[in-house]
Amino acid sequence: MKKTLLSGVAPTGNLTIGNYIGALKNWKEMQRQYDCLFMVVDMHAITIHQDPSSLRSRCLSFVSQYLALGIEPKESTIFIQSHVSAHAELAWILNCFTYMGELNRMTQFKNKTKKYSSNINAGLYVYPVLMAADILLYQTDIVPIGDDQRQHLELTRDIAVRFNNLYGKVFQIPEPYISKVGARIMSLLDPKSKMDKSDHNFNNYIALLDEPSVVLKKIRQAITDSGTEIKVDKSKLGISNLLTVYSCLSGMPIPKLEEQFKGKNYTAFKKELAELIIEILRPIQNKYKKLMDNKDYISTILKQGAKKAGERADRILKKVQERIGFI
Ligand code: ATP
Ligand code: LTN
Repeated sequence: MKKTLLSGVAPTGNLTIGNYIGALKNWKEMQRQYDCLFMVVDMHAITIHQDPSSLRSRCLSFVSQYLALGIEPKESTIFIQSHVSAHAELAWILNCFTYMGELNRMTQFKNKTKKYSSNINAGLYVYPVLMAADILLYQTDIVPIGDDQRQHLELTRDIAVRFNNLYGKVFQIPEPYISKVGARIMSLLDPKSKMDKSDHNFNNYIALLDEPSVVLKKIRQAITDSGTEIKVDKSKLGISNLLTVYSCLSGMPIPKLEEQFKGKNYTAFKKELAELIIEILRPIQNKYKKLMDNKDYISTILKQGAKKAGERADRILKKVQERIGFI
């Protein structure tokens, strides 16, 4: 029996090389080894105000990008979170087993309330509980995520353990899978902050769908530090970040790259990095364009995914409902 792997991305902004390196690349690499479920988490997306028609097209676009990246519908279950109603139902129950003190400590909530100060809604506050429901509904063993989601996964584990202690073992306790290198790719113009797919300044990130000329321009503009050495160094955040991107995309360890670029200048390094990114993105973009021309195929995959996921999720939800005394 294969172990179960589950992960998801919210359909906001544009998928970036940060999402790719931190999460999506691992999905592809792990999908043969695990029984995988991959979601587009539209219910999480609406914790920030979304324009309905953009949300619709982004959901389709993200699914097509998953497929273009090599997620195989024959091997993995691909679905939209809101198509499986058990997510909302379990989230409500888990809300009643989560303390406000725990939610108050969530750094993503604190950051988002600063960024979206005019819309601090209750959904944003209980966002991590919905994420816990996503994970616990499928007896998930492993959750590939970037570093920023580590705290949410710890909360998921705490909620699961608490519930199991009260009602007997219902939930599998999930483990995070966070890469050692590349779990936190930084913004191109502000390498102190995380590269964020909803960043209003497009120049802070490379989107998976960026044209080659745009990639070249954004990498050329990326902040590099004073000095000339191409080397990872705590005081040189910009070049360290670009080297990390290079290493994750090429599979070459950072010390090897430092050796390879010894004596070369930032301009030469950036040119090679941009070319590497363009070459990686080219086949993904070609496949994406073909998929977007075949919306019927995408909706068939989503229907099948929702059915498969829904049946699995309902089994666990029923067990939870029975244990807590719902008749
Ligand atoms: P948003 O601000 O729209 O929520 P985001 O860029 O933080 O966007 P998420 O949907 O929160 O993206 O993240 C999707 C997955 O990508 C998560 O597993 C997350 O940890 C990972 N991830 C996001 N940004 C990065 C990054 N800069 N480096 C590495 N991994 C990342
Ligand atoms: N909160 C996550 C997205 C997400 C997720 C999940 C990731 C929602 N549900 C379940 C892994 C497993 C984020 O990346 N912002």
